[in-house]
Amino acid sequence: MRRLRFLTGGESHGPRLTAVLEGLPAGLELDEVFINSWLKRRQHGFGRGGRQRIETDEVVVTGGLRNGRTIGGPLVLELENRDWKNWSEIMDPWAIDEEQALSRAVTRPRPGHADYSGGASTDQLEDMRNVLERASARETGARVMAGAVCAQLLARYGIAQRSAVLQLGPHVVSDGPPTWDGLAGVDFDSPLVTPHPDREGDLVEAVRAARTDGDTMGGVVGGVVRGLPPGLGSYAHWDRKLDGRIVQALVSIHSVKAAAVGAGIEVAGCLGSAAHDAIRVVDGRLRRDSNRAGGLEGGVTNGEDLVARAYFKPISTLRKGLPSVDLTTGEAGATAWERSDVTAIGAAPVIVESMLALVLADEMLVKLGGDAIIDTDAAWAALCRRLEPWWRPGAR
Ligand code: EPS
Repeated sequence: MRRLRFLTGGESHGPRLTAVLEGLPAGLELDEVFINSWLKRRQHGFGRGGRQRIETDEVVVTGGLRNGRTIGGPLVLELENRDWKNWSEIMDPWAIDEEQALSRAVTRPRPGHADYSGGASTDQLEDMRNVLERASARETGARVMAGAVCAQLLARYGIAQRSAVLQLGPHVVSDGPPTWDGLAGVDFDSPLVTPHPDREGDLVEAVRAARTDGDTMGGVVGGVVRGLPPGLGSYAHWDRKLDGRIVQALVSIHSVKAAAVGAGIEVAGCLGSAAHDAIRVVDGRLRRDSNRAGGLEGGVTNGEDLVARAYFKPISTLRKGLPSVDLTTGEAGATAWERSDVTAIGAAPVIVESMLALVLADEMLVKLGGDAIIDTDAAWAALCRRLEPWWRPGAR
């Protein structure tokens, strides 16, 4: 992040999760109902585990906001872990019940999770709970609170998002890069949040079958952002190229092992004549026949929809276990299981939107600046004037 600073803190079974977002202009109006609607989306999805029945995620703002507007200080967003009451003796920050903690110690690392790699890194291999507590995907709750704030900044300038599950395991619902219109049919309350809720019956059956087998599933999630002005990002510096920042942000989501911009995967196999997006003038504005570039050329937005996909591996906590080794004895043994999601893919669209919003709000503020929102608004109006006649906000 260059203009915004964003940090999360807290463990999965600790008292609460915290997100700190610093660098927003003062005077920005925020809507609590909207943030909570995103948190609700994150708890959703067919195939989630028992944890979501315990939790009711709702934002508590403890800094940086007064009367619904930012006031210049860091925005501090908190989320209660209701499950904390079941873990307080094991997870207490000052003094734990050693006997109970030993009975819940994690000594057989799960293949695919951070247990071994994180334990090796921090010298916590004797009980990898210290690692998994922080590595858990519950941390995405903090990201979603901050992402929902950033989405409200983007909305102020007419920038909107859509997202959906495009694939569950081997079941492809929507092939290739997503489009704005192609995501119009998404229903956030449908079991698997695909663009075709009427076709989700087979997916629900696939999740049921995986659950019966004690197995897990991943998938592909697509996001489209409409309304971005051309010129966000940089063609000049590797660490400021916006395609690089987007992919980093998406791969930082738990379970994501790959990410793509536009038709990045498909065009690798095409000739150049079939890989790019012809430029034309339509109604006095620059338009494209296609959007294979996914709204980014040379690491900079080009005014078309920004299109990205994130590829989620199956969750690494399996009820049937995976081969591992007990690091206290050196003996082979299957990984332990208490509870887990069969798939969390239904929660992934709002997490993808959150990461896109965080990066794009940062880029907008790099471009526009402003310690007060009226200054940011004035810079936006000036930028829109400068980009005429080839681009106009909101006109498609
Ligand atoms: C999650 C909470 C966790 C897991 C899941 C996501 O709860 P618990 O560990 O208490 O069951 O359900 O975490 C993971 C997938 C993971 O790999 O750690 C949540 O709130 O999203």
